[in-house]
Amino acid sequence: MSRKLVLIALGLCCLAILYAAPTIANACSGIAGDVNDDGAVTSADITFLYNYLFAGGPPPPCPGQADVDGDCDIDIADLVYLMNFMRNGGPAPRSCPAHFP
Ligand SMILES: [Ca+2]
Ligand SMILES: [Ca+2]
Repeated sequence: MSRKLVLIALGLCCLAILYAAPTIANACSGIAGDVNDDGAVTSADITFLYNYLFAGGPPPPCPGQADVDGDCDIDIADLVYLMNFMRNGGPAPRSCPAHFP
């Protein structure tokens, strides 16, 4: 009987791994401008991008979401673009298609 329980537990572990893998692979929110990938575009994204570009902060977890001007590069223009959107009602963030296969 204990052997059956071990086999069942092993099977459940295998299923958990199989179902968890796609979740990890699709972790990005997919929201253009969500630089820190927390599911919303807020001033925290401006801070995150500033820290990455100028203060040695970690790179954006999902580069496509940080490329807010959609030119396929992450630089100061993205920071200005995001600040203009957040503070002045500028155009909404967009993304480089190459970042989102
Ligand atoms: Ca965010
Ligand atoms: Ca860009």
